Amino acid sequence: MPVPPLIVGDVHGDLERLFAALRLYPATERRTVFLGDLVDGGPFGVGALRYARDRPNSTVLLGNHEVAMLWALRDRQRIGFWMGMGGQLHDLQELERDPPLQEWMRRLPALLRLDEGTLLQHSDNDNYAALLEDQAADPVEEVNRMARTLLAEGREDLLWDAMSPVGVFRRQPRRLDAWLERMNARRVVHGHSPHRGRQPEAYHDGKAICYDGGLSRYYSGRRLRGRGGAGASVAPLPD
Ligand SMILES: [Mn+2]
Repeated sequence: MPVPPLIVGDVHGDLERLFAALRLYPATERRTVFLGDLVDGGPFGVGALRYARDRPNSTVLLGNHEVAMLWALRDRQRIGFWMGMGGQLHDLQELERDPPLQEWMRRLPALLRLDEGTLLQHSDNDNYAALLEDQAADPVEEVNRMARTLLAEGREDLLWDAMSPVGVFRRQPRRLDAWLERMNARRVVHGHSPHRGRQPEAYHDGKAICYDGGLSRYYSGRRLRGRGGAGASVAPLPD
């Protein structure tokens, strides 16, 4: 049996808690998949991005907060909006001085499908389907191609709209089923919508697993954060 990958949910700038959680999982022993939203909230958003980029054997998915940050970088009129969701000006300035990091961010995949049939994505919704243009293409590759295109062409708004809705799969299990069928996947693993448990939360008979356990001490969403400990956001993928 191959070693299951390590999944890392929303980090939101809390590099200290990320490092503490990762101490249990050497990068050489298994693949790591970051589910996006590494930035905003805590003071080390760009630091978290660079760490994830440079961690060996790792894949980083695009989160809606990375989209908002890139939007603010390109269009100064969006800075207020982005700061309203936890954006840190010093991080934006750091990103401004690092064009290779910008380029890397603009090429992040939105979706990843593992050979064993697990689909990984930041947001728990099927609105990514709005990015499917070429119906004949592999849907995972097509969403990723369109995400790259939109970020290259300054259409962050479309990506933002697709990635913003929260809790869609939890509220609408039939949409989850249809999405899994369309994406040829047996289950979906996501972040974006915080759960309150002490480990990643599986729901709808394990067809969805949420890894946003509120790792960051700095990002205050609608629910109390940080209660579940790091194991609520950083854990190997179950069989
Ligand atoms: Mn998010």
